[in-house]
Amino acid sequence: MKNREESLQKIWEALRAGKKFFIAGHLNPDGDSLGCTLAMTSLLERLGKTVYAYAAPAVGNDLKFLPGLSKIHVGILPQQPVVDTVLLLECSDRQRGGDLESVLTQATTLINIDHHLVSDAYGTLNHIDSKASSTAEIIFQLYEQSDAEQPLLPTPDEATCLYTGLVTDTGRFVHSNTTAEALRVGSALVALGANVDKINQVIYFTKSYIELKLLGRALEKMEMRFDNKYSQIILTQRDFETFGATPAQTQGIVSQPTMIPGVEVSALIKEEPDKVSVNLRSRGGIDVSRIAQTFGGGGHARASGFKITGKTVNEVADDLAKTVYDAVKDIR
Ligand SMILES: [Mn+2]
Repeated sequence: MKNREESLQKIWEALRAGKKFFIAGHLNPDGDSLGCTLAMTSLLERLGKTVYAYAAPAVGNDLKFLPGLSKIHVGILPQQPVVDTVLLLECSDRQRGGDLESVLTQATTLINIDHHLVSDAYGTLNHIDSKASSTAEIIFQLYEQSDAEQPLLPTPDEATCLYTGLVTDTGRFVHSNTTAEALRVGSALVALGANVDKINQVIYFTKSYIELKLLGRALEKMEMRFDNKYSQIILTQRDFETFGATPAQTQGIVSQPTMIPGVEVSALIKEEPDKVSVNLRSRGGIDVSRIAQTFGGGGHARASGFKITGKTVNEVADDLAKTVYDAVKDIR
């Protein structure tokens, strides 16, 4: 705990000292990555700093309601931003935010804040807390550390951004990372004015016709393997074309099979134009971040993923099945 406070205080001092900032989360930003990027952008602007924030390549429709989105650069790097401080959020290595080397190398301070299990300490300041439910939880702790007497707390809009990160990374407070601290931070953000109703409506109770049709196709194609301990869904380019859908419109599908008693690992294998991408979920007995790592990916114990180029979707499915088999074969 003492270490955590010291580490966050050092980061706060660096934020106070910096004048021009560049902030980015990881590519294909999720609610945590984008929520933290927006909250920090707003906070630093309140402190009178110049901020260039970046999200790439695009922002999903379910996150477009987040306040402050118009202030950040989506998909296109701002023209040669001259900055002294870079803040990378949710990036387990310095490439996760995209091709940012030109920006990273010219800054004197590189701050890395992350909660992934495996994360490089590539920053000049690093705060990696794999016990934190989300980067949003860490960012809230950072606010609390901002001033011993009168900490600067999130505005209602910043609270909405951070609560979105917390709620998406904990799966609405049901995953195993739903700790007492996660709930404390959630409670504090609600008290500060996070728009819980809007977040729930947009993220959890909104799906397009196409997404629901694609979900139907995916469930139809679900296969059970290895004594029903492994569920595999393969979506081909043809499946996407049938409904005019994109591989991005598959949110939530990979979690469905884990509702079936006995399923330890669920995989959604997507054939994309230039690669095969895989999402993995675990009921908890298997650490799927390890499986993803063997294919060059990463993530969390219960939710991970990877991408493969140069192989067909069926080749990737076969390779993955072998690795999953080794992981689940001794589970009763
Ligand atoms: Mn996260």
